[in-house]
Amino acid sequence: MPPLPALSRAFWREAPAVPRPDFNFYLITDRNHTKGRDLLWLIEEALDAGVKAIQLREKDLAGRDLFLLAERASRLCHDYHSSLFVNDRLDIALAVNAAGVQLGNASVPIRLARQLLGTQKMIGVSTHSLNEAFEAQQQGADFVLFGPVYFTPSKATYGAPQGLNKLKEIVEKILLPVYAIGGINLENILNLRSLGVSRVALISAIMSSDAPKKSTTDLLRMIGSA
Ligand code: TZP
Repeated sequence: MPPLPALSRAFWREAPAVPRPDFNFYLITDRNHTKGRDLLWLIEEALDAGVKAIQLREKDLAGRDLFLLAERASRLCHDYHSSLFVNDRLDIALAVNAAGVQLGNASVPIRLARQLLGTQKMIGVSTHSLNEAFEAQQQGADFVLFGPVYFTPSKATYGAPQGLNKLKEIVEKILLPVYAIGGINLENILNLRSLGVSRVALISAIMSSDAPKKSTTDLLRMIGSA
């Protein structure tokens, strides 16, 4: 495939109609953090509170079970006019007509994903450094996640949190929408707002909340999405 042209800010304003990440709050699922509650119930609580984008990230599910779950999640998202993304599995994203996929370090290359998905599906890429975010931008991602910003038990193995300064640098230097991720909760989400960061992704602040709908409402309001 020939190299993609360099992206300019004008490109993002004027490019023809392709789907864009028009959400600033990205809920990521994890059945292992729901305190035993049904994942689809939790997803619906969050959708009902106003979440517009959900990533199904159930890495331990085999293809068939993931597909069956994704089908039901897709129907729910459709009912609430929200977008579903599937972590890593392009095949399942296509099968349930999801809005796109979320790729990580171990996923297929972004360019291959683009060839397979076309331009009407979005590709989000998880990144942990400016270089990775820049690379994702060059390869044709639609948006990136950057983190872990704060300490989060689920990512302790990835080393120290990246912190707010690195996040700020990436938000300033990357043209794509950047979503902060890692340890974001009701206590610290306003720090991100103060830094000028208005896009967040999170798991446990909703998945493990004792009052998921209320937590979602509060988080959305605090990040300026409600
Ligand atoms: N990528 C970077 S940190 C993280 C992922 C998937 C985990 C985020 O989970 P939480 O519970 O919002 O800290």
